[in-house]
Amino acid sequence: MKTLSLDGRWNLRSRSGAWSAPARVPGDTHSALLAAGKIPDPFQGLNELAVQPLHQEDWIYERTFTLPPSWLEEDSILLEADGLDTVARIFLNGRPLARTANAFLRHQIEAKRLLRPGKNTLRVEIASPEKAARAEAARLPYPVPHTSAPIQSPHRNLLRKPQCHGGWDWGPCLMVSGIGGMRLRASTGARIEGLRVTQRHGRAGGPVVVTVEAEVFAHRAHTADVSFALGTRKETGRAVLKAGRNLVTRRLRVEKPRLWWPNGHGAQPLYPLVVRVGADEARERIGLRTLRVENREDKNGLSLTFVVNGRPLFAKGANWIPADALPQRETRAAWEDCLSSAAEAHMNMIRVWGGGRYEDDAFYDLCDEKGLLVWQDFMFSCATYPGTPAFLENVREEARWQVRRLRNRACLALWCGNNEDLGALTWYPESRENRDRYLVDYDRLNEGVLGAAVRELDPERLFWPSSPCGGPGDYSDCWHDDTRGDMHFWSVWHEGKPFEAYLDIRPRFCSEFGYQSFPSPSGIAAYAPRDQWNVTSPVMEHHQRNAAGNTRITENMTRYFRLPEGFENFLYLSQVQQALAIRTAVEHFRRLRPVCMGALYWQLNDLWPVASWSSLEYGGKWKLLHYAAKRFFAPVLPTAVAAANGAIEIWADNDTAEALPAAVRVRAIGFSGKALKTVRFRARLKAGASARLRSFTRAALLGTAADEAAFLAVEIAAGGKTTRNELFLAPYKRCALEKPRIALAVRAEKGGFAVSLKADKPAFFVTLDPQALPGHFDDNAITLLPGETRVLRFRTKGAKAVTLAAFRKALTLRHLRDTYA
Ligand code: BMA
Repeated sequence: MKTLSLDGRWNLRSRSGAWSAPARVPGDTHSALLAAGKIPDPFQGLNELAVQPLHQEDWIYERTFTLPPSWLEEDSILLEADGLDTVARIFLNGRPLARTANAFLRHQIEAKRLLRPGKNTLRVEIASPEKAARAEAARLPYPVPHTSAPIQSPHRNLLRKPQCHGGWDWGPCLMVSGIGGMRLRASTGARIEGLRVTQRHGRAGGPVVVTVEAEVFAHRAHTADVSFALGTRKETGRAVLKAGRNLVTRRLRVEKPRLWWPNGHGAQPLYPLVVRVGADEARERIGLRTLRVENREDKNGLSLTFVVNGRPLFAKGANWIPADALPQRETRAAWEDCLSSAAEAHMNMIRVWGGGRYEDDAFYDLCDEKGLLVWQDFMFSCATYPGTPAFLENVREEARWQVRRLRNRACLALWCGNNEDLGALTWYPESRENRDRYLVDYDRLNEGVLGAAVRELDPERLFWPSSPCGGPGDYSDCWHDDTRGDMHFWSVWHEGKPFEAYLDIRPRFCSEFGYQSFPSPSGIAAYAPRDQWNVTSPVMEHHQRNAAGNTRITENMTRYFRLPEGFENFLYLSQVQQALAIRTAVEHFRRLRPVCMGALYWQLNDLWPVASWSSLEYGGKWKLLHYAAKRFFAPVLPTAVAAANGAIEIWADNDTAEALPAAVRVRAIGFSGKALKTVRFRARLKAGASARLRSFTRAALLGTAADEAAFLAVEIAAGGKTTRNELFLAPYKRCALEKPRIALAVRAEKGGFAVSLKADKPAFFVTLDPQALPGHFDDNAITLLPGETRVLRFRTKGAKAVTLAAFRKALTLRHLRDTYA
């Protein structure tokens, strides 16, 4: 197989003649115009509004390339296109070659008949996405409604492109067009079209038998040399191929397998798999592991538990949206940065959410390497979709391609039909009035196309119909049902309930729950000039896409905190508050184990700078929630909770596979720093289990002190590590926090800086922020108690060296008591 890349430099113009620029593939229209200085950066200020007229343009991408004459001696030359976004016609040397209408499909088009030796011209005409969507809508027999965003493109649900391009409640409306990658692939004899790998595991530690099926397309009947190698195991021989499709199968036995584990549970060995058929070769990397999803009726409802190598797993993680609203800015480095941050925060699962894109191979490579299981949605979200034969056929090809592409991945844990489309059936007047009609369309797509593709092509993985969903065959709107399958819990946030409402539910698996915050000052500086530094200024409101967003944030500040003074304290407190909300939920969900077996918060990342539910700012900077996540997802988590009967309970969740002897210390501490009471005891933490270790009356810990006069610190020493957690018994606003003096010393060390902190009074959410300097601390937003020195280590990232002086100059320190007079 020979490959000729058609990536690189192309020319771009609009059919109207209004726009032209050099363009890149992989890349998009808006990025090309931005790089040529023809449009302003749509991420800054209100610029997004200025680029909306681009969405009405038809685009023409053009380039020439040279084909070595010998290529034409090959049996076949395919033109292969990825991420061709969306409704396009391809012309080769001026002659029509193909029409496409799906950005999620690898288009493979036999092109030999139109190719010439030497110079060739390739032209891709892409219809205006907005016009194409309107034209689709006009063809439909009845409306197919979708959720709206403040700035949006209508009928985006009728195009097979990332749904969030049309605007979302955290994203801009940038209806880009573009090409994700293009190449010519020539083959003679036969080509490998795909691999399917299945594993048979016997007793623990015993051999694993790996069956590899190569899907081979032969241009004519012949016999080919074949070889299959997995790690050091290799099978060679010959295969008789008939013209057309063939399956060539070999079995490879790994005597002493090294198993692949999710992050935090073991290593991630990946065995290289190399398959050769004639002159063609296919490569993948295989992690040896078993994975099943337990989905059983039990006394609490219907479970949803991932079991890896026989070990039930508490899924800890977050939801993933595309890394950038401008596809051309998507890089492996950006994915690696965010996914490393996820793994560092002890996550073991990422949900690739249905309103974005099926990510590139490199993304899943990283998940394989880091032990991040992937809950993979099909790309449908918050909308109804057509049930027309043409739409279903288009999706059928997409689903079959994506399942075949990803099914051998160790990281891939489950296929899910969509995001919230079951719920969406009751969101629109049309679908409410005629649910039958929309439900039939829903299911033709869901079970009829997506489920069918998984069952045929990847039968060992579970097809989960929708997120959230009460299980296969359950078409109810189960939004507020915490007993069955997965749940999205949005009552804290969208319904304005207090954080304590998290404690009222007992989800089996919470795949979404979120709380917003603002970016840090340096994140805001990237899009809002100083005269806009007020959360209700036009630019700040433009970068807040949830209509109720600022109200919710402020409302909860009044509920829990004294109102902060000044813009920067407001930003900081919004992040403290977000961390507190999600921590409340996750600690509770972990205490519920094994009833609850998963917590994926909404959302890990941002695709432009904005107020949102993310724990990583656009660009990857850690918000305080991400530091909190590193603590609340830690393998051993102590928590204290005030029970309904007034008792104070001490809990621990041990997420490791070992039972651990533990030493526990519980202290009630006054705000001057004086310990009112100290209790010590020993406990044994069962492996993979959560347990209530002790229950105390308030008086036993606080004596006669009021709830407002003290807080609790719980420490657990187990497995060679001491972990601390705190509980306030009254809202922060009612507590008379004293003003601490904090001493800070900074020194340079290998790879970054160490900052040591000491306080004379308890200090809460003590946060260091080195502004725009890239990198993050090992811990942050900490509680600092008098008598202790805490050293927070900052690791710089990127190639640019940062001097100690620059670090010192950039560093700011903030804590809760400092946000008000
Ligand atoms: C969820 C998601 C997204 C949305 C988020 C915040 O339900 O699936 O569609 O962005 O809520 O509103």
